[in-house]
Amino acid sequence: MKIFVVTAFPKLVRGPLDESIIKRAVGKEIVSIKILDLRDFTNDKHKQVDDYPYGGGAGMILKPEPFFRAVEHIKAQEVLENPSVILMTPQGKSYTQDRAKSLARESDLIFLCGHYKGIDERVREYLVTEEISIGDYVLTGGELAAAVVIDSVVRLLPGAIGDFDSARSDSFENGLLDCPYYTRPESYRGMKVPQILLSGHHAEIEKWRKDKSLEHTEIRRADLLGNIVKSIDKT
Ligand code: 6GU
Repeated sequence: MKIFVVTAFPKLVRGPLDESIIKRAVGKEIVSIKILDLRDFTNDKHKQVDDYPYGGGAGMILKPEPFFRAVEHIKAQEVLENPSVILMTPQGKSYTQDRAKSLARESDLIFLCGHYKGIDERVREYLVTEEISIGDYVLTGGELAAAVVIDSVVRLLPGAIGDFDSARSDSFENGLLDCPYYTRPESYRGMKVPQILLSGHHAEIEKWRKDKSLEHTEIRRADLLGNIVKSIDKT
């Protein structure tokens, strides 16, 4: 997979993706992540990426030309299969694990990061194929949100996580939250690991984990159980 991120703040995107599993996936050439600086696609000597809004009002608007030129540059340099051009914005569709799974099946992704008050509407209208939000709150820009989406997609790519079973039991994978886990020591300040996990009875441990997963979901995210009932009704 080839991922491109177009942003006025490259360091904000690079930092989170330059650690741990994502860094390793890039090292193993499972994915390439190129971060393009919007300022490199300006054509004035001040490298101006934003300007005042027509009609007046507070805040600056990101100019259209650098986004169009950056996406044209990417498409001219690389052989891409009709890549999605994703605008990161709080006005986008709410991001979910299901969307992460479908993005992980695409071959190339281009992310555009909004900033300040917003982005010239022509970018949204003529360049963007979809808009994603990571939740109902406002960030100063789309950079951290793009890093969140990229992290969640790359970890699903074959080979990115050593232990495939580990990803399969993730929260949300089967519509439920994951069960609790323990590691050594067996007793810590009087707090004990549940006996069943030490028993070696694999079938019973599996049942305990399923029960706990349901119980956790009921207590913390009863709304997810509604989705499961809906998906069972459909089948
Ligand atoms: Cl994608 N961008 C911004 N600026 N704020 C957000 C967001 C994105 N998702 C949630 N809040």
